[in-house]
Amino acid sequence: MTRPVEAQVQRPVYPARPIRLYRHALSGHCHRVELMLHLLDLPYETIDIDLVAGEHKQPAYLAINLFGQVPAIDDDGVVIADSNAILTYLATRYDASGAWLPRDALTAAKVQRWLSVAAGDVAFGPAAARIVVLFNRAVDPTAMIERAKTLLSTMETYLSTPQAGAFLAGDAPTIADVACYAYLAHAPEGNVSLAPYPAVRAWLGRVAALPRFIPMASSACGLNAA
Ligand SMILES: N[C@@H](CCC(=O)N[C@@H](CS)C(=O)NCC(=O)O)C(=O)O
Repeated sequence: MTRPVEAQVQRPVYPARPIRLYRHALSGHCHRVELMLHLLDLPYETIDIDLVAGEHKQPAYLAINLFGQVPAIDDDGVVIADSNAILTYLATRYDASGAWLPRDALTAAKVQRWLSVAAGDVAFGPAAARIVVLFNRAVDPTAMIERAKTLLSTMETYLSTPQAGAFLAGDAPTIADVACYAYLAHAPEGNVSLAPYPAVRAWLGRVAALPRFIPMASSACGLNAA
């Protein structure tokens, strides 16, 4: 039996209650999720996990994320960990327009490619270099800084090509931009300058200009030290 036309229309869904976000305020991985919640105008509440005190390795948090990392979310009993997995979930479940995670094969592949960059070069380059400075870790950050510079240089070339759109996966913003934004915008805190990369800075500016954008808190360290 054919369903009535109204019943076939996909209606936007909305969380029954605020989504719980387990996070650390200085984590760019967590910022990805909080930014997405804001961009989609979804109700949420934050639960700060004390990474310095090791709260993320205690049984109570390991029951939420066996990997012992933030972020994780609890959406009315649906628990999801990993920032990029959460972005995929939020866009698929709550963005009825499909704009943040387009379904056409090519754009979906482009988005996935940048999610891989966010989980790879971004995490082990600028994010790792920043952690060394931020938490005063006794680790040589040289390789991390070099990886960040190589990534930024590649992105500069990509974003400067005439075929590149205003955003990473094309002309419109997607979860790819959300995933890559925070650690690149805050790279100077890990002693990685953005000065040589004008196209990257212009892209960061376009992301920061999106309606409902929220920044991650700045830290006065690295090149940003007072
Ligand atoms: N693949 C994870 C990585 C998350 C991650 O590295 N989180 C850091 C904070 S920025 C963390 O919880 N570190 C603690 C640890 O790994 O022990 C994601 O994308 O969510």
